[in-house]
Amino acid sequence: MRMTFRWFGEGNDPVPLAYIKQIPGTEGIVWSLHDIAAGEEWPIERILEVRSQADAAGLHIDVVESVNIHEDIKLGLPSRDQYIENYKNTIRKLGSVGVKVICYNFMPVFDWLRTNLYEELEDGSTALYLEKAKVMNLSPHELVAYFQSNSTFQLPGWEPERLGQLSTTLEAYQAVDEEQLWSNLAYFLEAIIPVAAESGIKMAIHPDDPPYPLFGLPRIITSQQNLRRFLKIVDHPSNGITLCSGSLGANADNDIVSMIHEFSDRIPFAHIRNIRLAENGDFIETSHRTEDGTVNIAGIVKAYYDIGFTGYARPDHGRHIWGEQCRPGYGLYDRGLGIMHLWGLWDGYRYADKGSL
Ligand code: DNO
Repeated sequence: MRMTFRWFGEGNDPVPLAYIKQIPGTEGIVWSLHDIAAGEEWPIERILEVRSQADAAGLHIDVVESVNIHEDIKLGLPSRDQYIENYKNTIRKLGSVGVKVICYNFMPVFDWLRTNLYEELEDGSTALYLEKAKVMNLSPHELVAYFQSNSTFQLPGWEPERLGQLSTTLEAYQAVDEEQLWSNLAYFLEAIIPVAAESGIKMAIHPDDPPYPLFGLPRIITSQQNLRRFLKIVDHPSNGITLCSGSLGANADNDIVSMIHEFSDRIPFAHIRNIRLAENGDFIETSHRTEDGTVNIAGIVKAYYDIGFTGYARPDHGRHIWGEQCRPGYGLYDRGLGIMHLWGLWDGYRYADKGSL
């Protein structure tokens, strides 16, 4: 397991690279060029700039999260070919500077979704929270109105000034059902996976978060069965998964340990975090400890240990603790604790194996 830490870039992330370097066993940043719009080709100078910042801090840039996919690719519009060309060029450039994994998602319109970014836990810390009924009962139009009137209901990737376009985009998806989305995904993969393979890069799709359809939009990267189908579309090591325990864990039927064993050679990147899922589907993100949530983190780390996992991992999200002012879900403190918990489990299994306990 090679430990990494997500960093949003100079001026965009309050966590200094030097602090990331001080988290034991942490070797690289997980990064992106967050200001480049989906569909645009990434400029090499900007890529090199991040590489030199990371180099100076003694961290690598092997994992990019994400190179986002233009909506026209997901919708299967004729304009997708140009966006796919741009995507291929970005893959080539990232390969040329030594990037090994690109994480991305194929969720229509929305990335991860929560109804409160600062829900309070029993200990007074706060964390990301989804109240399921609130989102399941909204029509697309109510959703737009809700966003316009409620600043705690967050839409990643949709700045308030772009909300006006949301209705049009939602409208365009009326023509895209699950099978159509699978076919648009296949078209994209068949075009880009050969380029990733030539560039020494493994593409790693992120599961849908939460892993079920919302607002009448299809979501397909949701379950073991669907991940199996995904991997067969292009059966090549460069077509892989970002196995995210928190996203998949929002459906109690998902057996993540079983997925790790089944897809062992196709997981270049692991997101490991816990959530506490209620029977009605609401969930709150918790500390990484198994006891604090409903995701079997100890079993998951054991499964990675047992398959001899050599891919990259990150603690994914954390709570907001000790008064830290940080990006929602992305503080230093709780993610640092998360890393230590993951290493604690890993080392426990390792030392027990060596018989040196
Ligand atoms: C949330 C992240 C996701 C992820 C994208 C990948 O914190 O795990 O936003 O980066 O879905 O494209």
